[in-house]
Amino acid sequence: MKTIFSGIQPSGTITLGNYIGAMKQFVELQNEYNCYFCIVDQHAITVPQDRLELRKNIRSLAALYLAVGIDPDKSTLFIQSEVPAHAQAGWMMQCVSYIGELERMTQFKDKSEGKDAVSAGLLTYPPLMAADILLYNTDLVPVGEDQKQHLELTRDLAERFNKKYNDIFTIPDVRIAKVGARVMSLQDPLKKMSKSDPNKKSFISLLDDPKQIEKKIKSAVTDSEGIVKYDKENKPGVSNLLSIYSILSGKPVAEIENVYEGKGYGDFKAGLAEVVIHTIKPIQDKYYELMESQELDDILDQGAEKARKVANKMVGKMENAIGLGRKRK
Ligand code: ATP
Ligand code: LTN
Repeated sequence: MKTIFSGIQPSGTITLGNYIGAMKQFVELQNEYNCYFCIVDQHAITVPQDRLELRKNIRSLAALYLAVGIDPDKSTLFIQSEVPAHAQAGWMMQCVSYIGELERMTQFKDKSEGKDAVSAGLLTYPPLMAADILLYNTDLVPVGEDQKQHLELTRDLAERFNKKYNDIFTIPDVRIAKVGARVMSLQDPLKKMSKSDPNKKSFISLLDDPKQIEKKIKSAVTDSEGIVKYDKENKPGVSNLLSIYSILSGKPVAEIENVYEGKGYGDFKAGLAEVVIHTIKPIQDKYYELMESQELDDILDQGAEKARKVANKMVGKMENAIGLGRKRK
């Protein structure tokens, strides 16, 4: 069985973008792969986080992974900071990274733009991500479109390490969903939907209630044409809503266009809100049940233990390859 690794930051509540671009894939893939799904809390602190919020988001993200259908009997679910090998390997990967290539990462440029204080961690975010992936002999990494550049760098770093020291890393492939890999902001359809966007109207979170969902979709930016038609270039707002509708309902875009032919955006948006609420409702029911249970902490404990075993072995191999410490048996 081939191995999959992917991570999500506990930097807010999962949005429809995270769900469609990443989580939905994870659920399907866990039947065919040996999967590791990680709550990358160490990545989240590359930008300022409130301590209590972070703690809350970590547990909440774990419950959401399970609520969408991650099965702890099939997949290993764990918290990054509970497996110290990630930080250890992250440091070693930093030492094979060049500052220039890190500065070229678009996520770094986007997140540091206009900020007075940018943490060094924001710059060295990608080598930690590379460590996450490489520790588990990962074959495939399912992510949204925005992470493609980080995956290319991960492959470069792995190859560089293999060449410089010893051939120990599997070179991972990226897997980007064919549709929905880039769900756009409801307020600015040229920007990706992001859970840490300060404008809460720009995203739908998996924990929004039906009223909020209706309101957010109603105020989604469209255009003045009034025609429900997919045209990404000229109608990015409507096209984004159509994509979300199509993925969540399983109906082709053309069929949805037909249903709303001659009707305005009001009807279309009401229909979309219904589809979103219908998708989210069972996830929320499961989520609230899990948040109350001890089961969640047991699953995370077991996940961390299993991950630690695998990851520690790779850290040992990396240290041996580099020459750190003393030779271990
Ligand atoms: P942040 O706002 O804190 O940067 P984020 O919403 O961008 O967070 P991440 O935790 O960085 O989310 O990403 C988790 C997964 O969701 C990744 O695989 C990422 O590619 C995917 N993803 C994030 N945003 C979108 C989006 N708008 N459309 C599709 N996939 C997305
Ligand atoms: N950088 C990713 C989160 C992430 C990740 C990973 C994804 C951290 N480590 C390893 C896949 C594999 C993001 O911002 N979405």
